[in-house]
Amino acid sequence: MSPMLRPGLMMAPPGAGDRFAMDLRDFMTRQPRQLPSRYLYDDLGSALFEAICRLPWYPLTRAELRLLEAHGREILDAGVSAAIELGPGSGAKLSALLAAAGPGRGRLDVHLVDVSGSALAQARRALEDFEDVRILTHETTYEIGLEESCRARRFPGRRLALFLGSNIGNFDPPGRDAFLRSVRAALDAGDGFLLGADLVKPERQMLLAYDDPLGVTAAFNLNLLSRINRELQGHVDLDGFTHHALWNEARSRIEMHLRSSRAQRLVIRRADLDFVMAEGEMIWTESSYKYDPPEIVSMLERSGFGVRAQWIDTIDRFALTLAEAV
Ligand code: AVJ
Repeated sequence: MSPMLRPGLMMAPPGAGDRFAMDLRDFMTRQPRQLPSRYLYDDLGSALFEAICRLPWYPLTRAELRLLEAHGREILDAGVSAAIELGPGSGAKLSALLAAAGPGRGRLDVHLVDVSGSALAQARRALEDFEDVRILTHETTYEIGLEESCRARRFPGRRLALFLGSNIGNFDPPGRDAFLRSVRAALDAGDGFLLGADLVKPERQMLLAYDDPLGVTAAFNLNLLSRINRELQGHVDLDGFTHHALWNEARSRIEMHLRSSRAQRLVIRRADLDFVMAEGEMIWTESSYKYDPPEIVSMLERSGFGVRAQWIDTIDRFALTLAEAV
C-alpha cells in the first residue's frame, strides 16, 4: 500500500507546499513582516522543540508533567471513554496522565490530532503499550481533527479534550476565543476539557526560557529560514539573521523574531518572492501569551465551559485547568 493510503499515517496533503508558499507570500509582505508559528514544526523543528523542553531554562514541560502526575486520577476518572489530544507532540504528556490515572481507568479511545505525521508516529509509539487503549490518529488541523474525533464511534462515557503545553499561548486573543468556542462546539455538555497554560512570571525568567544560553531556541527559530530554503528553493543567508526574543508587557506575550543583521535581498523562488530587508528589520515568528489564573477561568467561562479545578505549579508558575462543557 502506498504511504498515502495507510490509515493514520497519511502524508502531508497534496498542495501542502503550495500552502506554505502562499502563506509566505502573504505574511512576509505584511507590515511588520511575519510568519505563522506553525511552520516552525517540520521534522527538524519538532526535534529542536523536544530539545527545548529538556532545557533547564524552559520549565513549562516539567511543570505541566508534575501537575499531570499529581492530579491524573482526578482528571482521567473511569467515566472518561475518549481522550482527544490536540497537538500531542511526543506523547509524553498523555503518557504521564495515563500512568498517573492508573488501573482504575476503564477502556479508552485516544485520538491524537496533529499536522505533523512524524509527531503522530512518535506519540503513537509512546502510548501503544498501555492496556485497554485504542489509538486513532488524525493528521490534520485541530478543528478538523477534533470534529472527526467527536464523530467517531465510542463506548458510552464522557470525552476529554486536551490542549496542553501552553499551545494556547500561540493564539492572539480573538483567535484564542474562537478556538475555545470551536472546541466547545465540538463537545457535548458534560464532556471535559483540560487546558495547560503558562503564567506570567518575572521577565528575566521568561526571557531566559525563550533565549537560552545554549542557543537551542535560536536554532529552532532560524530553522524556519532553513526550511524555506529546503522546501521553497529559497536563497536566504542564515548568517544574515539573529534570534531575538522580547517581552511585550502591554500584550502579555513573549515574541520571537528573526532580526536582519544587515541590509539584504531575499529571494524565495517557489514563493515568487524577491525583496529587500533593511538592517534591524524583523520577521515576527511567534507569540507566546502568558496568563494569570483568573484570566484562564474567565476565558473558559466566556466560551461555554464551567471550571471544575485549577492546579498551579508554584515553583515554575504554570496552570492546569479542568473545565466541563456546560
Ligand atoms: C509549544 C508553543 C508552547 O510558546 O513556549 C518554545 C514553543 N517557542 N520556545 C512556547 C516555543 C520557543 C512553545 N509552544
